[in-house]
Amino acid sequence: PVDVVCLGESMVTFLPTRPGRLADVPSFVRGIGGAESNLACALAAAGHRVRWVGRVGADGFGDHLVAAIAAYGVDTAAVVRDPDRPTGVYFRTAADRVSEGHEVVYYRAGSAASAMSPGTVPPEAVWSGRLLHVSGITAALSAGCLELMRALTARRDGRPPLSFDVNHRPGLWRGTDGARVLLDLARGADIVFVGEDEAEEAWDVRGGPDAVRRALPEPATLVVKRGAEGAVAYTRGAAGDTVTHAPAPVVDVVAATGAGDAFAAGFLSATLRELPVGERLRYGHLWAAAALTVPGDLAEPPPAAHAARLVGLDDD
Ligand code: KDG
Repeated sequence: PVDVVCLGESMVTFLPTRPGRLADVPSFVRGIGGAESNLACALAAAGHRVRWVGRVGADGFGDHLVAAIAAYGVDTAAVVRDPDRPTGVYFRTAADRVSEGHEVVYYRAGSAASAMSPGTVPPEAVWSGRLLHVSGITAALSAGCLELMRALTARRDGRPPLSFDVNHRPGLWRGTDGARVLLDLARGADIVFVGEDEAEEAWDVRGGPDAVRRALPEPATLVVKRGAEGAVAYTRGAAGDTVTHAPAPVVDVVAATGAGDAFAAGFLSATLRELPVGERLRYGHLWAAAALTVPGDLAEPPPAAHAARLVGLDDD
């Protein structure tokens, strides 16, 4: 039995060895990225049973990704190797995603993962966990991937709950109204993660987390992330929404990439353990802090006992 299935494209990531424009960086260090496998790795490192469903090329980068993700303890048996299409790769600058000088260059058009579709991804692999986690990135990869995302977020009577991280990546949505697509997909999920800045950028929602909830009332759980300001969760009950706020810890940010994935992983980990909503948010912040303070896209979350102490669950 699997706790969480994560579906999405993973890529070999090239991290710059120094700050500055990509044009000026002379060398890069290999890492791994991909929002959904970042989340899978974080959950597996914390002891959850996790399966990653994806597609990579039958090439060296594909070998490395599968081995590196499996080394975190993630079940990669459902990963398909595509003999004809390459594994995606991407390069980025060291600077924060929201900063002016941030550059991300993807080499993933026509990648193995972009060949995912309802016909190439078996439903039994996808729905084999207590929870399925996907993100809006997949919807931008190809028409087949979008179709797959539409199928996964459509009515799902009897299926496990669906967790969806909006992950608006404007650079991937050339010409298509990605923002609109992401809102439609988010409406079909049970747990949704979105940044307040992301909601403003994509959907022009201004007025704080409550305005985001008004724009997205359908998910039973909506988490609005506010960066250093903390996060707010809206959880629907019989008497309407409960609104829970949690401040973020103060950290020295090294690189923000991957922090959202770690936040979602921490929140889902605490959800699987049926902790109260406030603790779910605190685990989210704590795991995000681990990712914020490393240069790569993913970090190991703190050991369980240490984490429990940090969020105040363990009083001795
Ligand atoms: O959230 C981090 C991801 O953005 C990164 O690992 C790469 O999946 C990725 C993407 O498509 O940007």
